Amino acid sequence: MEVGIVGKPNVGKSTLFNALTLLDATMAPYPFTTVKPNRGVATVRVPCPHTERGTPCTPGNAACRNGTRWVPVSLVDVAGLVPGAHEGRGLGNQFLNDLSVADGFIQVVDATGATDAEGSAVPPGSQDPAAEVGWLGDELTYWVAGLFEREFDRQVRKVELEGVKVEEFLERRLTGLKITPASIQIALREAPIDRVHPSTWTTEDLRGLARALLDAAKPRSVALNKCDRIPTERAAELADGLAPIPAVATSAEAELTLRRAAKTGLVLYSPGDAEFHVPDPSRLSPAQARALEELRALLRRWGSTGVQRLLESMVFERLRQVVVFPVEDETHWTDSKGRVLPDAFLVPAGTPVRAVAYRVHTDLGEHFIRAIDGRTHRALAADHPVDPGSVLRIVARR
Ligand SMILES: Nc1nc2c(ncn2[C@@H]2O[C@H](COP(=O)(O)OP(=O)(O)OP(=O)(O)O)[C@@H](O)[C@H]2O)c(=O)[nH]1
Ligand SMILES: [Mg+2]
Repeated sequence: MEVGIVGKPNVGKSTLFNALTLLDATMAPYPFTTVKPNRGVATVRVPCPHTERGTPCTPGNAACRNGTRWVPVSLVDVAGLVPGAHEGRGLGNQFLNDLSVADGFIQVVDATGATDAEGSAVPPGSQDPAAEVGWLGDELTYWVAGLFEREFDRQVRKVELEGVKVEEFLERRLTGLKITPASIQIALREAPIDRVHPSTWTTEDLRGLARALLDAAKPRSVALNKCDRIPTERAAELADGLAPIPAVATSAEAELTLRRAAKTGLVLYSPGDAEFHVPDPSRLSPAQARALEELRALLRRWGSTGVQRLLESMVFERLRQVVVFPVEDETHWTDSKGRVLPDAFLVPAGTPVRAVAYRVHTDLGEHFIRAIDGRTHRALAADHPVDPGSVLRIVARR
């Protein structure tokens, strides 16, 4: 599972990335600060099943704090995209290949309207964030359409002369982009194209198909960033204007400050929370105390910095992921070393339990016999769709 952070230059993509990963990607108030992609790991929250038993867990890949498990999600932050990138403007769009394996995109926009399409500072309110959501969608579309165009004629002849199915041709073209056959079917239904004669497809047809593929396979949500500088009503108005694309007001900068302060122990703050505590106010410099007061006011106004909520809505609502806890002993919920609920990971809702077994280990998938639900102790057949939050033992041939 990987989420890509996209948007025009200088809107706060790397700040959002740093806030979510606590890494140190370069951030600066000018365009094209990021050139090479930044990759890191963020986390999303789910209740930890250990609370149902009262036995503490022994977390391996996903930390547990106060009954909440923090499950890892990969993130990639890429260079800023400008209108006309597909024709080579700005840094072009070659770098979008860094997003090939992303399952969905968070588009960061400057909700204050103080950054133009190239990422230069302009007077606040002079830019319309809705416009950049529009053209960024176009640039993503041209990128995907461009992937078909390579050797298009030769490939198309195969479809028309050798009877290769158009689905197969598309699947082959799109390997590496993580687009499932099911999404290809949906896109082919949505895009008005002649499936039998791809040689007649125009550039517009290809773009229509690319857009349908992106709509079906790569959900996009918007971060209305820098919300620390706009009234709440403005954010609501912007979000309404972007529907059906979901938008959340965020302050990446506030989240980053709070997480860094929490790391040094200056504040007690858990991502997504509506408040924080200062354990020892005497440690604060006057400047820090003022900055924290501002952050407190921001949280009061917005309910949270929006950052954690945005990522979780992308993962759970848009990408429909659920969390599974694989164990080797379905009674004690332990692995072979006696660790309780050691791992937690994300899979798409409805994933058959055998596919979950493959995710845990290829051998478990290949030699799968059955799965056992750790709560009901019922045996589950290979095609049984995994339940959200499942504690699951996989039984396999040795
Ligand atoms: N007020 C405010 N400023 C922010 C926020 N997030 C980022 N910024 C500022 O916006 C500027 C750009 O931030 P970056 O994270 O470097 O932006 P970027 O989108 O990665 O930029 P490129 O890599 O150049 O495309 C920096 O000066 C940040 O401090 C925010 O939530 N509020
Ligand atoms: Mg950047």
